[in-house]
Amino acid sequence: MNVLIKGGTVVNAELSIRADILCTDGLITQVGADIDAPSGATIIDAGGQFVMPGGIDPHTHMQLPFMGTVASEDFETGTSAGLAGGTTMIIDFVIPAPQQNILEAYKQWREWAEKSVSDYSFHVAITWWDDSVYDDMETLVRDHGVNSFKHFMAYKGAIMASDEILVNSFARSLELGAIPTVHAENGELVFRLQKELFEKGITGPEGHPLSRPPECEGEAANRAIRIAEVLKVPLYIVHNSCRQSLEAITRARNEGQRVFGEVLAGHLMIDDSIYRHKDFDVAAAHVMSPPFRSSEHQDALWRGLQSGNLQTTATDHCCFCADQKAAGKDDFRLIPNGTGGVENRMEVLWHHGVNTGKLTMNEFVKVTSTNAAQIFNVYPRKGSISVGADADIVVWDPEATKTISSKTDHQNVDYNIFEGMEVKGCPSYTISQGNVVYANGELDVQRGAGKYVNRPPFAAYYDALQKQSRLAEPVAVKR
Ligand code: URQ
Ligand code: ZN
Ligand code: ZN
Repeated sequence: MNVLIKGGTVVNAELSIRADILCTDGLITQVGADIDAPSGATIIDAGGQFVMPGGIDPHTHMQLPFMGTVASEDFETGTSAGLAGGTTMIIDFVIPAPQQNILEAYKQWREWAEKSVSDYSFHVAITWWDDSVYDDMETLVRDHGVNSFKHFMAYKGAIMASDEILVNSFARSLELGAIPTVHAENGELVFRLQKELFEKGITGPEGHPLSRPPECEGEAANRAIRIAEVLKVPLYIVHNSCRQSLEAITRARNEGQRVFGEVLAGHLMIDDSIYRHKDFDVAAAHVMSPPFRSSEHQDALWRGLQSGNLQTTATDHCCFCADQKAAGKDDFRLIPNGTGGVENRMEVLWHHGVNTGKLTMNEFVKVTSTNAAQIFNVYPRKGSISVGADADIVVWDPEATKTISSKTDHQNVDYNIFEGMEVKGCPSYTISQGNVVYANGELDVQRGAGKYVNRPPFAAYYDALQKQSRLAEPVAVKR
């Protein structure tokens, strides 16, 4: 199968160049001027458009069992929606219940993800600790291409990781050449504030942000950073929503500590007034953690992206419909936490980032694709338009306009947090594994076409393993 993309401007993280691209059997095989079309090739006219690495969303939760229900978006519908928005790979999360064997949980999520239509990988959450977790983490790294372990510092009484778990798991991650990641909110403080607010009679969604002020996030971000500093392990902080966590990251990075930060498209654009909306369904639809914040924080987060102190953008796509959110009708603590966005991340970042001059096109590629590929060790297979890379590509029409709405998007949820947002700059074509899967508004996907992406550990583990000659060759990234 040959796909030739002609006449476009290739935009990589480091360089933009007028070039054609030939994709053959799922890989990029040529990048250059005036490439001739092999017979029978599908030809895409990309004149006046930008040709970029397919987006990587490093933070999604398809069909997550959470807070007594299951997220409405599954791996097939969620990866389809991602392709419609130019995202060609997701990194989702295996979240074992406390005391659940983590390999068993990993197997379960792998089964769920079989129906994906585009490529995917998994962070694995460490929600409890004993010797079996210590051992199973190595199995996941060595045999299953997991190089990142997640820790929820929030959600007391459910999946919250204590400092003991953080210390043990961070140290084990370093031994294995894996990177620890955290959801940074002080779960004890949140629990107390939730109780105090509820007992004062604040039961509606307006209580949600009040119970999770940015100081709770700043404290946890700093605590995780300091633990990582002492243990000399890199750290990735997911969904930074506020100035306080960004300040913690910036301080650490300025002192040479290897800390990475992620920001959600939603946290860049939506403010906390939504939680005071008169309609419960609208307010509850936006309940996620950390909550959307005031515009002061949004401005700080944009500056974090521009300064390079935040490296990736994501969506934390974790959808619950109105009937599910209604569980918290009389108690905001019971509203399932999560919102969508996997289909809109790139167009929101383009319109509010590139069109406003906040980000160059190359920076746009960095924060929507390349940085995630590099941090999670799948670059240049992913996150790059280069010979030998996977043919995961988005052709971007800077003149196309649209109004975002749950009425027209492909996400399997009954609202869109960007409802009504007008954007200029949208995908015209998405190519996944060398196949044209989205063209001018129509999806042409195949259930189960998505492949699991192994993410090799980082150098230290290789060295250690090779010394023990437990790996004759570095674990090849299976195609
Ligand atoms: O905390 C997360 O990242 C998961 C449980 C999705 N929900 C959310 O509110 N962010
Ligand atoms: Zn989270
Ligand atoms: Zn999440």
